[in-house]
Amino acid sequence: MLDRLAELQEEALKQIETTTDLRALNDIRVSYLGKKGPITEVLKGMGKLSAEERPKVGEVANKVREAITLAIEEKLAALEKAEVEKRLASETIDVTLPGRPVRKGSHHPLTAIIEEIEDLFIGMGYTIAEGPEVEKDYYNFEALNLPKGHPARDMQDSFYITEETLLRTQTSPMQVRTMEKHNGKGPVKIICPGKVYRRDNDDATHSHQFTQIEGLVVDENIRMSDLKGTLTVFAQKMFGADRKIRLRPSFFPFTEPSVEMDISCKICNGEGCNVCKGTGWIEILGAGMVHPNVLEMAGFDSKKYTGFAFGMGPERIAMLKYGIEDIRNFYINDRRFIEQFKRA
Ligand code: FA5
Ligand code: MG
Repeated sequence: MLDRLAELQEEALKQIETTTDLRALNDIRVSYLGKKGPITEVLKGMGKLSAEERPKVGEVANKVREAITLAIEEKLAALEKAEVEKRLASETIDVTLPGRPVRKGSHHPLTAIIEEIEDLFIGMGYTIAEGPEVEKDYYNFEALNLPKGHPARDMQDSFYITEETLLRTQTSPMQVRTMEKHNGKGPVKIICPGKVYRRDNDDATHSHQFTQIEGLVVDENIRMSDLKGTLTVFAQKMFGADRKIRLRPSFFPFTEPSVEMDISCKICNGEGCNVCKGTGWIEILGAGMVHPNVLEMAGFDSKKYTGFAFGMGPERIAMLKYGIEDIRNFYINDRRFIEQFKRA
């Protein structure tokens, strides 16, 4: 029996010695040390041995097991090391290759222009308010002096969600929401940028979804001249002192009197092109003195307080400032367009 064990050890060690891959090594481990292996087989026969012989055989059997296990472990380590060395030898890194460029993102031109306008008004003491795009009919129309059935509602074809909710057609509902928060006490001085939605047909200057920036100032003794002064400062800072501006009488149900501000077209320099539809002017905002009904509905005493409001389209402003000919460029996400507006 002892001879048999010695024989098995020698045989196993020889096989381990000559193995060159990990899988074959594992097969050897299973065949010699496994439950059905020859060593287990030998140990099963121990019952026939005398009481003195038994512990001796047991001891030798354990030593054989240990020797084989150790040899396998050593071989395993050697094979793994050889593998790593082989890979290191075959794979090379060329540290002189240039790195792969990382594309840097940039602000969308619309975001940039909105932030520029925000900064301008913050500099004049305004704070920024934001409100919901899904709006109540009450805020979008009724509280702005546009009761149900009012013909001026047609000026802004709306996307209704239910009878009482719609995608806001303008940022003007934020006039009312802001005044409500002030509980009838001035001063109020905010601008509100945000997305608005209308069932307009898309063309060079119209989009069904666009952005607006609302402005609202309410206090004692606010006059039309304050509005005119504010808009003039804004236009000059935004477009340079040489661009022409005109205020045209207009109509909005929530302001009285109302005006629209146009700026001379930069693309054609006032001569007429497809951007200004041949007129030489581009409308960039609507404005006026807050209608007393609107002040009262929002909880302000219209005998004590007056105010002005304006609403502008940043797309149109960016188009003028940068000479962009089609509003749809803002929304089709062509990187060649967007990447021209990277800020330092
Ligand atoms: C209004 O929306 C009023 N709420 C503005 C206002 C506010 C008046 C406060 C008085 C007091 P209007 O519909 O004209 O007005 O739109 C305002 C601006 O949004 C326009 O001057 C234009 O710059 C822009 N605009 C309007 N419709 C579109 C459109 N479909 N696509 C892109 N810009 C648009
Ligand atoms: Mg208009």
